[in-house]
Amino acid sequence: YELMLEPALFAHGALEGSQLAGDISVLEIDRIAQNVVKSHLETCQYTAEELKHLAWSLYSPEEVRALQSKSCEAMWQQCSLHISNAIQYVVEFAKRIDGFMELCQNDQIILLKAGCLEVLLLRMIRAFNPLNNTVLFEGKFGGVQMFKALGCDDLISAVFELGRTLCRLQLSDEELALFTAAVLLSPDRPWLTESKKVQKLQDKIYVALQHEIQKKHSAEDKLSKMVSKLPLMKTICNLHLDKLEFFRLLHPETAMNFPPLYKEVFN
Ligand code: CLR
Repeated sequence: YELMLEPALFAHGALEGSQLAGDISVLEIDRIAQNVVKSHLETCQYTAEELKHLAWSLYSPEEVRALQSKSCEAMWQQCSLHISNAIQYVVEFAKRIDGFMELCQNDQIILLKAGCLEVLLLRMIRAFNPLNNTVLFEGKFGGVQMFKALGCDDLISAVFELGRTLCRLQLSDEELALFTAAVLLSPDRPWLTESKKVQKLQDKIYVALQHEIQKKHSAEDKLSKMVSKLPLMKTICNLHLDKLEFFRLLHPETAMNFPPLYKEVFN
């Protein structure tokens, strides 16, 4: 199959990233925070303003019934397309983080493959309404019932539960930007060749995140709450892989036609 991450990463040539070396100063922390927040805002698909307006458009019961009566294959195809599309924005986010493009290409791909669903799950809180337990899907908000045709009730309820839990943390876009960057730059992903380099980048991002949180809260408290949600995210990622594997067994021809990027990331 065609590899999508590699051409996507190098499509516009390597973006300039600064050389990271020496002591970490407040100036450097600020520079890192600014770069990561800007990258997030430029690649998060929807502005906060757009989402605020969209929150009012809910699926009607008839529309939900129409989604529910779709075939399992059609619904999987539809969801994989949206996920694939959202992953492209995450790739673009990664590319704009200073230091990411200076990692070897092998490691860039490993980090994206391992982290992009976790980043998506975190990004979901922007498009999640905890007041009525709904998520943005194709321009309108709807609840778990929307996804009934997928036949993955346990996965979907875990995703929504995570949404509710994460929303309780009331992350700002700045905190979300830095946290998703830190998750993406996890030095413990298997098969990394320069994990020391990744570790250094992640350390600095965590320092910047701590600094950002401190503006309003006690940093230790909020940061540890954020980090404590990572295992649940990992569980959801594994559950998604299980469901995909099972779906592929039942409907190999549909799975073959999933978007190439989705296939590559989750193969
Ligand atoms: C996440 C934040 C992105 C925009 C976005 C696009 C697609 C959405 C995703 C968000 C959240 C999760 C989502 C997904 C489409 C389908 C998926 C609603 C909002 C649900 C959970 C179904 C997953 C089905 C798998 C079995 C494939 O910026």
